[in-house]
Amino acid sequence: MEHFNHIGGMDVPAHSGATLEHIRPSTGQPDARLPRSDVRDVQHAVEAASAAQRAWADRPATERADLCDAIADQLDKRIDEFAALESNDTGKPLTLARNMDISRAIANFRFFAGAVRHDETGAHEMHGAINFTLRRPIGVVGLITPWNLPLYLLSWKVAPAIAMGNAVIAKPSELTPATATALAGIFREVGAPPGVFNLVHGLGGEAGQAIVDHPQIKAISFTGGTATGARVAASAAPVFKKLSLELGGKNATLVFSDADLDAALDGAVRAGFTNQGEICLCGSRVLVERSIYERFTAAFIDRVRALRVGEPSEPSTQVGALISEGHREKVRGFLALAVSEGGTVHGGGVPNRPGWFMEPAVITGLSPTCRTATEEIFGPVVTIHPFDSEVEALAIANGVRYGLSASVWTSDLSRAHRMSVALEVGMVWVNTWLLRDLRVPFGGVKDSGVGREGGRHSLEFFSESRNVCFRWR
Ligand code: TXE
Repeated sequence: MEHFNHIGGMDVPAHSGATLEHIRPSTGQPDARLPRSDVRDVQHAVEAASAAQRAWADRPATERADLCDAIADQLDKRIDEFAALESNDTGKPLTLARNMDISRAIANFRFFAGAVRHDETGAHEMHGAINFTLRRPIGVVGLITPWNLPLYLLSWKVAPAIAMGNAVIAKPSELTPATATALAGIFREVGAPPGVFNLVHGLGGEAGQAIVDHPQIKAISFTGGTATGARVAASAAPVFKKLSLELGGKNATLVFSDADLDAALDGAVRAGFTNQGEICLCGSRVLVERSIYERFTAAFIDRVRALRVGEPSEPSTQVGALISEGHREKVRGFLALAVSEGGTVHGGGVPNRPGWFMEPAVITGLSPTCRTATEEIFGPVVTIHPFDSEVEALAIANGVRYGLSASVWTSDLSRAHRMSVALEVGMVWVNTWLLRDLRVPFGGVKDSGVGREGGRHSLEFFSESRNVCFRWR
């Protein structure tokens, strides 16, 4: 398979003609090539986007919403094809790709079509004058996305950006180009004006950095690792680019002795290992009240051992391949580190088969302050720790540099409220995990990011508010 950039409505190779090889995680074999774009390709995309943007912003919001709906309809018709592309590129189970990734991408386009149709802005009356708020698109915006939820996260940014009247330049992860290429095909099929959606494939340090550095790209929405986010912020700050950064996490699942234990076990396993643990929201630290720690931990390890690791296309598979050989090395490196830090590793073996598979791992016996328990691993690895009091649980949960999400399992309503207030995170789930409403603010605090997306927060990010003051008396 050969991927192309999509610029000004045309599929084009990189200006240099250079390409990158894509390796399929479930086989370890090359299966596609993609353009290795550089600053010239980004310049070409910026010219195409700038040429299209004003006319696009002048279209009625209802028309821009109709385009988002048309894209959703096409994705819906081709859901199986997109799910297969996503599963091949990432190694994730096909059923997950269908039921989570592509379904959610469809929902994103539909949601932001509705959001922009129903958007409203404020008015502030004075004595003899009135202020009202206009929302204007930013212009050309850059969208940089990671490999773990490729179309899910790309659509989360593309849909509100174009619905608000911007033209976009998207750079998906070099590890997962396929659904972005296929999405460009859908933009063409539904008759989107050329230049509204531009796609530039390539490496982060080349194509990605060129997007971040380009003076005509006025806003960057980035999801990826915290170290990369810091580089993006450092490049964007001196030119006052608008920035949204969704970064890493080391999220705690807190289980109190009064919780429904069966539901908490299910929730903690799901939070730890969905998508091979490669979701920024995954609960990679499970904190359990000491009175139930032994019982809970034994049952947790049993359930994790029962997860089926295997061929992503098999409907019964629950854990697929990790994204790359290098990433699996990094994740398994943490298992060795855990042993050196005094932990006991349950599972974590490598199945005897090609591809970047690994069995899920649970680590017990670690201090909650050691590296394994505080650094983002981003794989199927969970550490589990006892606590004696609410105060201690909070200290452990908040004792990391990250602050993305937490999930609290308890039947005590007052405790749930106290924890929701005291946890230093952007999102708290109580007796659930990853239950998502697209209207709510999404994002993290501390090293997990800056800004919020979701619902009106996305519409606000992808626009500039302008106050107009009319004196009438
Ligand atoms: O992400 P990167 P990587 C975490 C996770 C993982 C680590 C590194 O811990 O192990 O980050 O993953 C582009 N200018 N998360 O290396 O590099 C890059 O091409 C502009 C958490 O894959 O952050 C890709 O499109 N762009 C996370 C995107 O940034 C640059 C999801 C993300 O890649 C760039 C993924 C640069 N200088 C990894 N360098 C989450 N929060 O969901 C890279 N890119």
